[in-house]
Amino acid sequence: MNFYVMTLFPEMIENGMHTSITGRAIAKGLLSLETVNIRAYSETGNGRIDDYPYGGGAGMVMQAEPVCRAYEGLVEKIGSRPRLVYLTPQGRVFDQRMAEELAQEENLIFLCGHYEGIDERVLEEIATDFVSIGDYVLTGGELPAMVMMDSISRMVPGVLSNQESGQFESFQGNLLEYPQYSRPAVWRGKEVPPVLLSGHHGNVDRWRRDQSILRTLKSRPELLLEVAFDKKDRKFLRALLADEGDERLTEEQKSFLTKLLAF
Ligand code: 6GU
Repeated sequence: MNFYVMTLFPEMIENGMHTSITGRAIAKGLLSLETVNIRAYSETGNGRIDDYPYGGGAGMVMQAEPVCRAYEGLVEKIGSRPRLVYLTPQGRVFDQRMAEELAQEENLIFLCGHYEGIDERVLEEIATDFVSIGDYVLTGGELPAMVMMDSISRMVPGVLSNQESGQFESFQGNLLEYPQYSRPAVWRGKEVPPVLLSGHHGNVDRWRRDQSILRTLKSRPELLLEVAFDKKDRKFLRALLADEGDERLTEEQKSFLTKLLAF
């Protein structure tokens, strides 16, 4: 996977991506990263790449020409026109499925905007994908580009070690990950759930599945609508609803569960 990033802050991208697992993958040659400083393509030669917005309003707009020249320089070097992702809060919201799809590409270009954005005309010419990473506003596209590259990278074969691949389960089957514990067995008076010390793998697996379901119910209930529950899952859900364990559900959670169990 070859990542190309067009940005006004290449050092931010380089520093972030050369750290930890993505840094190791670049060193191994599994990923490559090339940043393009849009400022180097300033038309006036003085480094200026922004101007006032037509129609008035706050802030500055990145001009079309420097962005377009940076892009043309890049495609010439690559020898093809890869997908170009423009990072914008107006885009489609990034998710695991989009990460999986983009991980199939050989080359990807990310375009990071700043200020009030980029002149629409160049976006119409070069952007193939408009992507947001969630419903909040950031100062620029660099962190979103790094978020996307991080999640795409972990799907590139060899990037994660076998041990690290285990973490892939975190979002499997639409359930959130169960809680984890390590030594000591008692920390500041708090015990590890006894089943985890029992050595009974079947019971451990069952407990973890139940905890995953419970966590998903508590923080992301809408994900449960897509989960295929088996008999034992349903038994757990009915016990929850009947207040048979230590868990207390809110009325809202109970009413959600009642509807879920009716399917
Ligand atoms: Cl992609 N860019 C900016 N500036 N803010 C965001 C975003 C992107 N995604 C969420 N907030």
